[in-house]
Amino acid sequence: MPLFRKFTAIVFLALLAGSAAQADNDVQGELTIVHPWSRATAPSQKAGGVFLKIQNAGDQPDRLIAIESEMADVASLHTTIRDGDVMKMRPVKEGIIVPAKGEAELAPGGQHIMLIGLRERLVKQTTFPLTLIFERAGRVEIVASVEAAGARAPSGAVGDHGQHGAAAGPAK
Ligand SMILES: [Cu+2]
Repeated sequence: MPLFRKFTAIVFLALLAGSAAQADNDVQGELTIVHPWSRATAPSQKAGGVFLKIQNAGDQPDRLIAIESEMADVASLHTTIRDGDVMKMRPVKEGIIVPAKGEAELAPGGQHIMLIGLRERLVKQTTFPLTLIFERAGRVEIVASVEAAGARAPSGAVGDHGQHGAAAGPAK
C-alpha cells in the first residue's frame, strides 16, 4: 500500500479509537457479555431471538437500551409474558437493567433480543455481529454464535431456561 494511504488508514483508526474512548472505556470494562447465542432459522422464518448474560462488576447499575444488527430490519428488546395458556412477547420500552455488582440474563422464555425481518438465514455453527447499546457504557460490539434450531441453551452451557412458546410471535 502506498505510504500516504497507509498514513490515512492509521489516522482514521486513531480517530475511531479516540471517539470510542470518550467516557466509555472505564464503564465498558465493568460489563462482561457472556455467551451470546441464537438459533438456526428455517428459510421462511423472519424473526429470531438472541440470548446472553450481562455481568456488571461496577458499583453503578447500567441499562441495555437498544440493539443494532445488520442481520435484520429491526432489532429490539422483548420480554415474554404468559397470557392464559399462551406465551406472548412484548417489546421492553424501558430497557433492561443490569444491577450494580449483578447481572441480567436474556434467555428463552424470558427477556431477549428479537431480530425482526431477518435479512439472511441464521445457520448453525456460524456467528454474526451485533451491537448492544448501554445507557452508561455506550456501544458494545459482540459476536453471537448460532446453535441448533430449538436449542434451549448455548452449547457447552448447563441449565434449562424454559421455552420460547411455540405460539409466541413477534409483538407488533
Ligand atoms: Cu421476541
